Amino acid sequence: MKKMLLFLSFIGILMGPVGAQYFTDREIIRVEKNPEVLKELRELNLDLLMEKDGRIYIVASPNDLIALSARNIPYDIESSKFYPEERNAFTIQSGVNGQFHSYIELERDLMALADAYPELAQVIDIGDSLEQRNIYALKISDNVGMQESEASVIFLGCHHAREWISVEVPYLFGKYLVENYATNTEVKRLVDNSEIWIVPLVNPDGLEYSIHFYRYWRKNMRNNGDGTYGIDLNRNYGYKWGWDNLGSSPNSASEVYRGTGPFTEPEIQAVRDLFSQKNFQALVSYHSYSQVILYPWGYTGNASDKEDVLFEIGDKMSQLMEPVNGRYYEADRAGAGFYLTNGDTTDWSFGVYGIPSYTIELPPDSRITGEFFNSESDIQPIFNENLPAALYLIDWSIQTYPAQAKTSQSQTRQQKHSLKIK
Ligand code: 0X9
Ligand code: CA
Ligand code: CA
Ligand code: ZN
Repeated sequence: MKKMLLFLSFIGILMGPVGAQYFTDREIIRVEKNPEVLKELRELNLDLLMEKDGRIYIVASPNDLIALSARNIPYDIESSKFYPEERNAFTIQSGVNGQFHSYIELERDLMALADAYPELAQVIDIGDSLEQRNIYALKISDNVGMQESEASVIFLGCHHAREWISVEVPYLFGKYLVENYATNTEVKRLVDNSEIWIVPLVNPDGLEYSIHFYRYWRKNMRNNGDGTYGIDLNRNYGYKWGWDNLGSSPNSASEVYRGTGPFTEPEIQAVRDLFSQKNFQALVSYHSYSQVILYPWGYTGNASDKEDVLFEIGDKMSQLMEPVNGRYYEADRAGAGFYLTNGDTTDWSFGVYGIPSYTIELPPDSRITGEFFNSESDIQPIFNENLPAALYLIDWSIQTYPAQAKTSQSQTRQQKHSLKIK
């Protein structure tokens, strides 16, 4: 209850002036969230504010209200609840998160892609977050409804709530692939010969909290039971989990708190369970900020026995990226060049499955150049420069896959096992 009051008053401060001073014809409305309404909403271009307790809040113009009525979507006008006693000046262009996706906006846009390209794209719910939001994967392939013997690559975004740009890059990648399939022969070749799995929002609860309460939130929303909240989802994977207290923390208040055991968090279980059903050849996990490409190990400063190939692929991606906008992403071993981490995504996917695994830290390159606050006008350029690297990694995966593909499923598993790094 306290949380709800805090929530309403905070939103009140933010939204009041929007109604009062800038867009006097706008109303904040709410609609029930159910499959019928979601389907209708997908076709309307509305300014979705947030989702709370099974309801979707929308900043609606008079025309939006007419459109909703025409579609028989019932709504309640909630504007009065969002007006504070004092109307301070606040400028908000399009909700608190601007062009960046909230959970509900991402859900809508992923569903819209799958609706528009049903032969190429499917939205798959791979698990629930702590607060019961869905963790969505966008699967892209030819014959997307079938499980074919094809190379597969996974792209993950937003383990860390405040890294909003890390949702946009994998989302835009999925959008790019389906929209260019028909006209771009290289895109068609890659999509026809692989399965591309995109999970743009691993930490939906954290992202919502970052948007509506505290922009710097990093962890998930686990109630640790001691007055602290959150586990660092990029410290909860099960390879060398809790290896030392340098690369993660046993203290619940820490920003790099690893939790009480490996894979305790449902968001990370969802990724683990997807891996157990697939046979991924490569992984990218997007984060921000630093503008670097990092590969294992992260738990130790030592090189793995695949150092050469990991660097080679990472450096190739870097070289493909730089010409696009002139931004150089240095490829480096995480534990050597960056800092130690244990229980992170890439140590696990490399350590357990032996596949090339990269953390791409998106721009900016430093704190003084903007840290987690990418400008909306930089979303597209950042995606553009990451595109050739993602395409390259899929191509690499296809090239390396045929030998395995010819063997039976059980032999494939065995081969995977023999690639395992100790
Ligand atoms: O600390 C992290 O989880 C990542 N950096 S961030 O600023 N986005 O939080 C880096 C993870 C890099 N991976 C390893 N060092 N293994
Ligand atoms: Ca296919
Ligand atoms: Ca195919
Ligand atoms: Zn991060």
